[in-house]
Amino acid sequence: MKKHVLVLAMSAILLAACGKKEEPVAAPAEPAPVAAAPAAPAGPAMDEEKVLNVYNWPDYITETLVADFEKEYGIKVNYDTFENNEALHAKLVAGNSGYDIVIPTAGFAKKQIEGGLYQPIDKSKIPNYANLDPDFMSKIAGVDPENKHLVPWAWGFTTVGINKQKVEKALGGMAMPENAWDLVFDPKYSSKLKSCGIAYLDSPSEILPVALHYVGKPPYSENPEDFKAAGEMLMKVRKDVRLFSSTMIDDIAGGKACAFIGWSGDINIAADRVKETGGKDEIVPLLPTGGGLVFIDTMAIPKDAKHVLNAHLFMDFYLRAANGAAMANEMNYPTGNKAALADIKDEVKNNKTIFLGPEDTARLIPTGGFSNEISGVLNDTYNAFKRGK
Ligand code: N2P
Repeated sequence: MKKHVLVLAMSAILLAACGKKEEPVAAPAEPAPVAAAPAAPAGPAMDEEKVLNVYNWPDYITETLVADFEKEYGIKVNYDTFENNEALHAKLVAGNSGYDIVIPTAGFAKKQIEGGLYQPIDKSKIPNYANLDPDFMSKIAGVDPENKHLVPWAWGFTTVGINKQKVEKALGGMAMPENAWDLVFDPKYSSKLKSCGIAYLDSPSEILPVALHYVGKPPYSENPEDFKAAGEMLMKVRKDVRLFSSTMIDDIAGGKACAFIGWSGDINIAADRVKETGGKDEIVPLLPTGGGLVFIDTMAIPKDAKHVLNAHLFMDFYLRAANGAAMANEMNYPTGNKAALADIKDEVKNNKTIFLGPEDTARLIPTGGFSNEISGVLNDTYNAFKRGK
């Protein structure tokens, strides 16, 4: 508000000055008092209340990003996390979530955009939007026409990971399957791996697409019969699944699970952690011949957000090349920020389980989403599976 007033005042001064130039009369004897007014401080637009409420996935932000933003702009960030898209969705549908930025997966956000749960972003307030890769943005445009609502956060894929030594031991001489999904979906393997621990992400809209794909159905099927088939398959391995969690880095690194459905970056973080602490076991994200599930997570501003200018400022800050590079270097998740590429470490850039090669990319299950109608069936199938009945 204040800034607007200043800008208007400055324009008035400029106009007045221009007007004077064209007048043939002599300059007034006394200088106009406005001439002494101090210049408006240049700075980005912010809300009067210096607060920003962010709702993100767990383990999905670099260590100093929030503190750096707070320090630079004097805006206090309240940062909460959610376990899956369903939890975020429930908050948004209930309304008055209090959040100014949330991080939905693009495919899931489609119905939220259609349902008017997000407000359009103002790209003129995000100069660093220019850092984004146009090809990447065209992918998101498939669910968010003209990229009106979603600004990329990071991307990766949901896949199977293993603790190599523990899995080999538990399989007791049995060869590894060609399709890594067999480890967690086929009782022949899961019954053996049960002893060292199988973990699943607690994320219905990620477990069901991979399960549907595994039983030969479209991963984003809208047919309840397909869900029945996937549910039956899942039920057969239910007794072998030790834990459901969206924060499994410590469980993997600490040896509580030896085979898991996890997120590419998290599995790599766990692998790094074991190496750093001198552990003997190797944690490996597998690139299943049966495909991984790609996800593109994005920032969006809920329709009833209270700190919209601060939200734009945070988006712009996040899109700085250095912050994009840190997301890949520290968290093992690439970002869609083209300008960041030059600062990404070679060991990260060359890690084919972070930046996939063309063959593995071609095998990925592309991003997609479910309608509101089928989401009920999806949730029922998932909950029945989790309960084991
Ligand atoms: C990383 C969270 C990844 C979110 N811990 C996948 N949509």
